Amino acid sequence: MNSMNERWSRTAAFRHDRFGMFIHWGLYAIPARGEWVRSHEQISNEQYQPYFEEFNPVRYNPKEWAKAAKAAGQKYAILTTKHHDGFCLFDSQLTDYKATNTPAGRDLVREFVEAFRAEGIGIGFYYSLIDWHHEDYPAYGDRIHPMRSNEAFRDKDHQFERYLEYMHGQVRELLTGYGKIDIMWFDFSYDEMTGEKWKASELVQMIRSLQPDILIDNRLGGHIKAAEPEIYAGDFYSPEQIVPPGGVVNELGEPLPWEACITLNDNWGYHAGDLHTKSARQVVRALVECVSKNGNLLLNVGPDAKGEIPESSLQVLDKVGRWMKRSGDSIYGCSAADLPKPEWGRYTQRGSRLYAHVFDRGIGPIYFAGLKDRIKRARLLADGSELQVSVPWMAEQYSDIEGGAFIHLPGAESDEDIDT
Ligand code: FHN
Repeated sequence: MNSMNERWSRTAAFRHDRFGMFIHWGLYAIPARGEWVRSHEQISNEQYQPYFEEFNPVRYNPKEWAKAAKAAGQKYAILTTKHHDGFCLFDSQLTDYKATNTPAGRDLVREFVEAFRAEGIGIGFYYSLIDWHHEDYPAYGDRIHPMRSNEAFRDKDHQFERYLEYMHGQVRELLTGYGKIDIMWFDFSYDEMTGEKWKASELVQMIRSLQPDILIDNRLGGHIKAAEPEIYAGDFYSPEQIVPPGGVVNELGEPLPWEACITLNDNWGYHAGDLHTKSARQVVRALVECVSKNGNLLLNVGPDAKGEIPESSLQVLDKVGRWMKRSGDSIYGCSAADLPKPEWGRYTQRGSRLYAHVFDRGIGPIYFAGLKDRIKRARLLADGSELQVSVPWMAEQYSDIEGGAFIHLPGAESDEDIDT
């Protein structure tokens, strides 16, 4: 199951859903200086231990998270089951460094799965290949582990095989203990730590035997090539904090499944000093841009130490949801249009139905270059109102970010199919 066609069919639902929620949460929400705080501030295991002993997210209610994601129009959600600090949000039998051993005393992953599954939202697990807590995870230079540069670790005897056994064992726990999982999101390979250094072929064979329909990201290493991709190359690319200018294609120029992961704030994990939250307009435009280039958007939220998604994030998700409720037809199941990008915005397309997302209204009418003989009718997606497209390549001033629109091309579904 590795050819381009197989990958394309395996990712059909993923490519239909287009919009997901990323959730970075863990002990680092207590220092509240981002998920890399241990490394950036060279905090030792002993100095980090008080956060473990204190962790008690008394307001953690994933049903509320799931409702917010559903209202926002997000069709799948990916939670950090273990980030680089090695802390496990799930009740792993392979470590004591887990949420069930903190004052939280709960399997936070299990509650996440149950709540989001109940809302019909797809389930994904983020799992860090890197582990700053495990004694057998070696130091590899200062770029990844500045904290490991101190003598306490440098001279320790690492049994990396033992770490790999632990890592593979935890992935097995996650894929056998929580029902059907839709996405396994590994993070991340670097320098020589890539591919078979993780015993990635063996790991992927196990994953696919346990969850045959699961999707795997590309961060185990390798490349999603047309010709003989590595077994661990993954099912989709995962550009981070960018929307790739030309989408993502393989060496033959064939489009590949991809998902841009982008933070709603400036940090992945909760950061008390992070007062910047992207606007709903920015999020919608990023989502439209991703879809117009055959990609997905995975939008990240960082819950706080009490277990709540910040109010500023919830407000943006709510506004995005109101746009998605009116204009989601121009996102779900859509991809790039077979037209060049117009100057006023972007197109998305599903079958013969074209969606014109007008972001920047110039002076005078909007021109639909190249569509002169193809427009059958135009409706404003937000309210179904007819757009006067008297001259097929021209439309009255209409929508802005709130609206979008679609132009029903000849040869498409019957009029009755037209959503109002
Ligand atoms: O180091 C991580 C980072 O903390 C975050 O999890 C992002 C999300 O994609 N991945 C790594 C940086 O690429």
